[in-house]
Amino acid sequence: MKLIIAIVQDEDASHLISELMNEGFGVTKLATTGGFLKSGNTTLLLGVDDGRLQEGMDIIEKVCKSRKQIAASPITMGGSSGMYTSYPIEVTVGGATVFVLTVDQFIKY
Ligand code: 2BA
Repeated sequence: MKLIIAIVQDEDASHLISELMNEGFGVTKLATTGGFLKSGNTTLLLGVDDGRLQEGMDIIEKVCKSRKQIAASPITMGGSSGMYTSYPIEVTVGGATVFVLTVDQFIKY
């Protein structure tokens, strides 16, 4: 068994959960925050049998879209003055950041 940890954009989360559940996958949704943008994203946990891993990954790839976002990048102004300002930079947030882990045990009490 594998554990898929998928970090996706909030905009894709509902559609993705529906698609996964329609295909019989178990899903847990966590409300999370990206370290760089400091804005909300969604992390999904899926425990899947090895034989269905690729099917789950294919659904995630199909549903999740990459998007461009504007972020504020801090830069130092004035050398030793210690003043800070920020300027906007464009970042492409991926459709999904996915980790796949091997599960030692899967127990339900
Ligand atoms: P955030 O940390 O908010 O990052 C959002 C997007 O900002 C990233 O998209 C990337 O395009 C950009 N970015 C991140 N760090 C950067 C940096 N130091 N300099 C310039 N641009 C940077 P993704 O790479 O698609 O990541 C989307 C979200 O997935 C991340 O949100 C974070 O929550 C998670 N993530 C990505 N890589 C991860 C990792 N190695 N471990 C844990 N979580 C990760």
